[in-house]
Amino acid sequence: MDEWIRQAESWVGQAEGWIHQQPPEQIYVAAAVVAITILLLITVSCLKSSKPNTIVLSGLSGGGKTTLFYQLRDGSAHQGTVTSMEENNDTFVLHSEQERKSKVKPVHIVDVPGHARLKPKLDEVLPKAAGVVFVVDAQDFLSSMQAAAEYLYDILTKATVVKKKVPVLIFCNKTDKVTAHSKEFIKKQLEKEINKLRESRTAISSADISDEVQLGVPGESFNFSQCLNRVTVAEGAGSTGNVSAVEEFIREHVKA
Ligand SMILES: Nc1nc2c(ncn2[C@@H]2O[C@H](COP(=O)(O)OP(=O)(O)O)[C@@H](O)[C@H]2O)c(=O)[nH]1
Ligand SMILES: [Mg+2]
Repeated sequence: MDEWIRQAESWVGQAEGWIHQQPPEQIYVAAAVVAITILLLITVSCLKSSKPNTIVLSGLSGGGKTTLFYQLRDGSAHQGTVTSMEENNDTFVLHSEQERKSKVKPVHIVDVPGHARLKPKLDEVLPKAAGVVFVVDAQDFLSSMQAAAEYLYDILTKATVVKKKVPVLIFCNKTDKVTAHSKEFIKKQLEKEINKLRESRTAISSADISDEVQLGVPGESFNFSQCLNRVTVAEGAGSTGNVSAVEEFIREHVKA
């Protein structure tokens, strides 16, 4: 034991001698390099943790946003809840991931009520969004198609959504019903409706154009693949717990 200590002391002595032999500039440079490296590491870890973890549930009233919110959080639909005007806003570990042993990052989910007069709320949450789930009622689709397309058009032309390339998942809900339309049909119809909207809105005198960003490719009929941000379509049913497409979307954009 004593021998080891003596050996260690002699190494320390050697090292000290070596440091004294070096020109002081080199010592300063070495110290500066260490300091800069530490600063860089701190900055990188700060940037990482400030990545958005907010997922916005949007769509017309009655589409199933609130049901989906409860299903993601509690794994149950809370049958009997009435269509709410209030927003649900909570940060939690997805119910489907609560059993996992490894640590998972909680997700902040905001359910923005579909009522027209509450839409300014959307402008408030969109800049912080890591992704947007646009819930569509696949069963009662035809009667609400135009309104749904208008709402989606508003989201897809928001400057914050386009610039930050916020991904959008069009979730065709209520597919537990046999009369529900398929996601392919819904996608095609929404593209057609948005194409019409685009034409009619560009026809309005340029002075009162309110769209922040032009959508699609001029001269070509609109489809979602023309969007700079990724727009995908999936189907499921909030009330029966068939929400895996939404969970996958969340995990893809909010890293665990
Ligand atoms: N059949 C069926 N009904 C659903 C589904 N999801 C929601 N609903 C019903 O649709 C209605 C509106 O749902 P809600 O979550 O309040 O919609 P919100 O207005 O978008 O928040 C409620 O009566 C729900 O029970 C679903 O996946 N399948
Ligand atoms: Mg609701």
